Amino acid sequence: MSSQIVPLDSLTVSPSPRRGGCASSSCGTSPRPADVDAATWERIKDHPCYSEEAHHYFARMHVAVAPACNIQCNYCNRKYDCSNESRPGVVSERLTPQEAVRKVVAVAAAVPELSVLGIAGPGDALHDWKNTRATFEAVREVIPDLKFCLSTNGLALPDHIDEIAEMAIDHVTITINAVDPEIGARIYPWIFFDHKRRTGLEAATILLERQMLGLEMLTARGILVKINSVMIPGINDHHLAEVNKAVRARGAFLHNVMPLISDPAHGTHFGLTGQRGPTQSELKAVQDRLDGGAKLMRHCRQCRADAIGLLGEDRGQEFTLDRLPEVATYDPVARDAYRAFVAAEHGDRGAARDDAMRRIGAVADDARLLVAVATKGGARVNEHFGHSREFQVYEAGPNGITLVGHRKVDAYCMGGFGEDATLAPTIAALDGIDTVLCAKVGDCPRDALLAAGITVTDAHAFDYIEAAVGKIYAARFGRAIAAA
Ligand code: CLF
Ligand code: SF4
Repeated sequence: MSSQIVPLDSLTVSPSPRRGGCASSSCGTSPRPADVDAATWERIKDHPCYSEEAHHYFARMHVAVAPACNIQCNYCNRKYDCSNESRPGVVSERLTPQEAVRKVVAVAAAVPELSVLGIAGPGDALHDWKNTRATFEAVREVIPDLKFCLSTNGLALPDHIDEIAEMAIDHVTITINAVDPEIGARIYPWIFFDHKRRTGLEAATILLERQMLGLEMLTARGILVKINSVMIPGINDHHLAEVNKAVRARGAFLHNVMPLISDPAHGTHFGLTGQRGPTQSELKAVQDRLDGGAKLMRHCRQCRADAIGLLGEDRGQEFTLDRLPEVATYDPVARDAYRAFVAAEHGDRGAARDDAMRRIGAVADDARLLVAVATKGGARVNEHFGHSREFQVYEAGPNGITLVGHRKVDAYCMGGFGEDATLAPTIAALDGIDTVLCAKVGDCPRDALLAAGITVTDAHAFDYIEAAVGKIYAARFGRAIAAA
């Protein structure tokens, strides 16, 4: 195999001792990626979206306090009454800032993993700035150590930079789907700007200029900015490399390319006109082409605007207003204890990861392998096949082990029984996967997947994910060395 290590992005685990820039194997105990400095790591190490490492351990919650929006995207139709859909812009209940604070305190008391409060709509957090600001200010009074994060289309961004900085909102996401107004005009039919509704090329030109200006102003203040781009086949898929280049040049910290979710039932323009979203392999191909530009986020789950929990789960229905205690008290003890547990885990996991890298490094092959993992957090193989609603997908190869995405499925096991009808769609969703790792699997799904060419094993139950993937890779390509 090639001995040259090419960093894929900050989220890649490499077979070389890149982490922390030290050649000692003990450096594996540091989860900090080599291309992230220590000060930045302190700011992202418990943000599940800004750090792939953190997403195994830490949770975010969104409060839906910002229903209004100042633009129209062709992929958006905001609904407030559907709890079965998981996509941005959809929420079950809107909240006032006072209700939001009650909810945040209740969630912080019950979910020690909570580290970030985000406002991501269901409209635009900055267009509804009064509510956004009131919510953040009130939460800060009660829970001072919660990170604040907001997501915006960018139109109103340049007007709020000073306040964002003053309020210590350290993470801002801007959705930028194009840097060419001709392409933008195919995505945004209108904007409302400077007291007027504007359409067509004029609308796209204004919006794109304001997005770039806002990005430059934020990065000049040292605020960490993530760019979300919705990949729309035939409209902006070929253009995303240009977007990546433009946002990188302006200091964006991360670039998250997400697939268009399009269905006539959603009532969006794209859904109703038959615009399709990309396939998994089309999305991965674009993401792979962007590696080497602005760092990529590959673990986004396209959350609802009222999502709660680790990124792969949504506990929103446990915390609807009618279920909240009238008076919730915030007690930081459990959250502090959880952070101490995560810090201790990093040591064990680093050693296991180093061992996995040695196993991969000993394989004289350039082969790549896609492994799907059933996990409920903690960076371990710890979910039953039948309970899994998503599989995290890791690519193992000469450059290391990288999380490259996830596949959503319907849980096979309903009420204690296997549901054979879900197996065919699950097998289809696992297209291209070589091996599935899970904590337990029955004979029936194991045989069905094997017949489709996919191996399922629970032999690595409760191992760290990278350790298990390393063993699978080494065993498959047959040149494993004994662990040093
Ligand atoms: Fe929420 Fe967004 Fe902040 Fe994260 S989500 S406002 S940055 S705390 Fe995260 Fe959800 Fe993807 Fe967003 S997984 S949709 S990237
Ligand atoms: Fe919908 Fe967000 Fe677009 Fe506004 S900016 S139309 S809320 S997707």
